[in-house]
Amino acid sequence: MKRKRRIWRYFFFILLIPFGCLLVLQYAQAGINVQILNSFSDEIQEWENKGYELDEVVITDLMCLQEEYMISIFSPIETDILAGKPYYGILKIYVVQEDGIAPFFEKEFDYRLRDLEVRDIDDDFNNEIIVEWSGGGTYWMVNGIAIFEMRDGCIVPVKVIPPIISWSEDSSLIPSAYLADLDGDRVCELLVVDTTFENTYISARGIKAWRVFSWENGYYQENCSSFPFYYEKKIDELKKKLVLYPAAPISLVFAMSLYLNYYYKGEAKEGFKEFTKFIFNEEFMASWEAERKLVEREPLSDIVEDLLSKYPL
Ligand SMILES: [Ca+2]
Ligand SMILES: [Ca+2]
Repeated sequence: MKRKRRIWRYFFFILLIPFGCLLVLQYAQAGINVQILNSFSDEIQEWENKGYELDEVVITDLMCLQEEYMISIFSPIETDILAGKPYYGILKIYVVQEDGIAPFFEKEFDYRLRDLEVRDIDDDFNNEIIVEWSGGGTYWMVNGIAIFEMRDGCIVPVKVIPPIISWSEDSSLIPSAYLADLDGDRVCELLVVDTTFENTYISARGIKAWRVFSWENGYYQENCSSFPFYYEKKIDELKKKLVLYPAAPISLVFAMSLYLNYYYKGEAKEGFKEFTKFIFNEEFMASWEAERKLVEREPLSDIVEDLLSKYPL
């Protein structure tokens, strides 16, 4: 079955403690071949000479074929902000052989790789490689994940349909996304935030709905309306928020999010009815007009028109 071992802690033993009984005992417990560790420490040294340090490492049998891979993330020791490239990292995969490791796959990212996880996301007994990355900001678009799988003997990014347009134009980076098993069938759904209204109207991170992609025949396909219970939960949460915060501008964030969640659930018409209940009433309209006197805001009718042009009934 699947095996996953984080061995980072054992490198500290190599680096800090002289060879002795304790070290041998640690190796034995971890089941890690000394030659492999030695060849990897040479590799780490080589990367250090290039200005990188080892961030994360996992040894795993990706395909349950008794073939082990060492999956690692190297990050720059010092980031060079002046050169305009403050965040980047390298995903490097090696095949583990009896006498050491051999390079297998390498990919450089324009972003800092934050976390590495190897697990089976679609319950087919083959592991996928999930890398969390960050562009260093707080906007939705600058954080996300990259998912790789072994296909026909090669490491490739997991396909997402329709492709998520990323400002990096790199299909292996899925901005503002995470994996979760929404329906408990042991297959992870991919959730990607809709960033259409990021930084418009009210707040940079306000208006929000998640698109659900489900695993279909070896790739992720957008399939929001098959998860109505997920959207119902979000809709309930938003309705409660609208009761708590009925006044503009914050209620517009929740009301537009409410419509988006109905839209993805496949009930745009019902959603628009609910949306107008919160927007086209005296209290909200008066507070929006008061808000417009204080700060530059669009007329309500323009916002509704924009919303419906992007998310038609
Ligand atoms: Ca799998
Ligand atoms: Ca699932």
